[in-house]
Amino acid sequence: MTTITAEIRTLLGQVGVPESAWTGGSLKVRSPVTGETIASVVTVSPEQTDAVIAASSSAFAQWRTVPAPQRGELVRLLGNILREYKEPLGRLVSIEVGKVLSEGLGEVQEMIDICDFAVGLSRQLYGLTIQSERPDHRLMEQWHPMGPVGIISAFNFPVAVWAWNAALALVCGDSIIWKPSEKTPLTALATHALFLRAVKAYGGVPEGLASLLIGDAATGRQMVDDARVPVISATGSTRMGRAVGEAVAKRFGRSILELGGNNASIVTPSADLDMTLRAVAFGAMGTAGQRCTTLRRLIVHKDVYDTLVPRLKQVYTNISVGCPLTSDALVGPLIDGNAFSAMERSLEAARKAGGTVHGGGRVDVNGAASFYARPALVEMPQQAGPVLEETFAPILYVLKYDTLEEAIALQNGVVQGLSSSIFSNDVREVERYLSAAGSDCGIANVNIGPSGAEIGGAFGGEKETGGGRESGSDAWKGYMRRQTNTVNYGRTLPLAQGVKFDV
Ligand code: UN1
Repeated sequence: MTTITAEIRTLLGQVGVPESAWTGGSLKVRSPVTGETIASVVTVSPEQTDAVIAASSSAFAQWRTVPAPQRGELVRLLGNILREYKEPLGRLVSIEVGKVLSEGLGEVQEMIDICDFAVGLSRQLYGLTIQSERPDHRLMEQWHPMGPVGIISAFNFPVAVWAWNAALALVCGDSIIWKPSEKTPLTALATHALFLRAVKAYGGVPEGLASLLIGDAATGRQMVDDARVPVISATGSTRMGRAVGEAVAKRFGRSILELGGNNASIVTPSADLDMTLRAVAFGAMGTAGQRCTTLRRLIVHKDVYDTLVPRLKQVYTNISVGCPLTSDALVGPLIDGNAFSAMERSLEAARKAGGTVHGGGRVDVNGAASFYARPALVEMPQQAGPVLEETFAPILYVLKYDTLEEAIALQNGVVQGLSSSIFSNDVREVERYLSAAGSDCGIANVNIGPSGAEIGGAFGGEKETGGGRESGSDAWKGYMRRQTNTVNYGRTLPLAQGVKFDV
């Protein structure tokens, strides 16, 4: 038994996942850290999926009547359990995704943060009172629970994205069904086990309030097609999101889509270059370039290009690529061999399009079955070819600009619209960038990179990123239905718009 497999056994045991769930099943799980197979997870059949959806509907019928602050109590307990088990769950994330430990732990912190947010929200969920044109009438709107919420999550944030959706949906009075990435079922099993601990501490909830569907794309498809699941929140590729969005729209369901990003930062002449350098390094190389918010395009003003880019090259040469569990490396492995091939293909396409590639290539850290890559910095003569696509790998394309209008046009000149940022100390430039004529993305930052958002803000993006919003602000409204109420407390029946209808 290798060290990782032994550790998996300990960690899953610690959080309370039964061994029968991760041994002897048909879904092989490999750790990108070494490439070894670490578990064989049991998957669900179509009949079981159907039963899970039915149970979720029944659980919803009860949960929606529990007062929201009491629903919040369950989420408060979940947040406490997550605090208690932050270390083992964070380590599991690092083992299953290959993130460096501080990022594995940071992901669990993001779960804790959204739980705290949702607890406060459980005493809010405000509606409005609106002035009625009719005497002795009250016009108002209130928010009601929607029903079971289907959550489809990706490998790169295997547990935080569940928490964004789960914490909000639960306080909103919805039941939840989770279809995690096939690449990361262990962290899903662990999270589910921790949820069950919270349920126990709470004193029990309706059976099927939160369930887990471990299966392939067909399992996800079955949930997406089922009209008993009124909300589908899906995170992943644009290709997946397009299929999900179409299927959900066909049955008039609601989808919350958080899809691909092709995020850019603009570096202006007034930028603080020391800070910019650090922000760019984290944005482009953090999580080995496998965040949907990863910085993929750097648009640099011609006057600072020759100062910034050589320094950046140095950072790329020096960055430590290594085992996320046993070293202080900042860049861990790519998720698998396909991810590495995609990176190679994009770099080749960039060369063909006239780009100059610095870095890239495979780094032997833990043998032939794992795929560690040296991050690549690519100077491009124009925004074309692979620069227009999202490659889930640490590739940063660098472009030169002259006027701010040109830089903004370059930034917005892609189909994705998730995150963006500007480095500038010029208030006119900053405000132009944040104005209606500036960044077209769901997230636009100043003097920080595009990644690493806090949960307090609404998270999501425009165009082919899908338009959904999760996490903070008023994203909770996506998990509830709005009801408009007109109440007549008078003794006559005046009609709106002065209509007369006397019988
Ligand atoms: C994702 O990559 O799907 O803003 C989510 C960030 C993280 C979440 C990323 N808080 O980078």
